[in-house]
Amino acid sequence: GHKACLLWFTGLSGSGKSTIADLVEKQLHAMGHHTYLLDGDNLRHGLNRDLGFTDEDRVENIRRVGEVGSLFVDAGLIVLAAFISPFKADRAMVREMLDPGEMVEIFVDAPLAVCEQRDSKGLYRKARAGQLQHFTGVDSPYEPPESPELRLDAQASSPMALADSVVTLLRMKGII
Ligand code: GGZ
Repeated sequence: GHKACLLWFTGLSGSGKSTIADLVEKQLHAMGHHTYLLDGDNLRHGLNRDLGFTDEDRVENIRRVGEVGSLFVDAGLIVLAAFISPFKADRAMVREMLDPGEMVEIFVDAPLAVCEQRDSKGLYRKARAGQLQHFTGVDSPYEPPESPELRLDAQASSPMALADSVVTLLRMKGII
């Protein structure tokens, strides 16, 4: 058994959120926990395909993700959500949708310069060239969490080691 909860990964594009969330989900699954991963791939291509990257659209994106996540938490799952979620107020709004202790905010902390250096999808380059508007870190803000349940130093360790520290936190909190 486990305590149903929402593991909320926030961080810049290219910080490693999705990679780490994937690895955490695999570990939880291997331990027999029922999980569900929400990310841009399954949300922005379906439920949220009407939304872009203006401030207003990001607010609505995160609101819907929060509502869907909270439904899955009600269904008893460990939900992992990996979204930039750049605004502090929106992450707070998601927390309000849940019972106390159900939201575990995980800040995947990688400096902009590192994400931009990697630029695995070439999006930073496009944004710098003016071919992509409202890109987080370039011409759209990112508000780092001040007191997340966990801060991962994405520069210091491998995604696997960072995933391990998430699983350790879940054990410490009695969630698994
Ligand atoms: C930020 C963008 C943008 C803009 C497309 N700004 O690294 P990726 O490619 O695979 O992940 C990013 C993803 C961000 O979507 P989210 O739903 O997580 O954003 S938010 O929480 O702010 O609503 C990036 C891609 O979409 N992408 N255009 N302008 N990221």
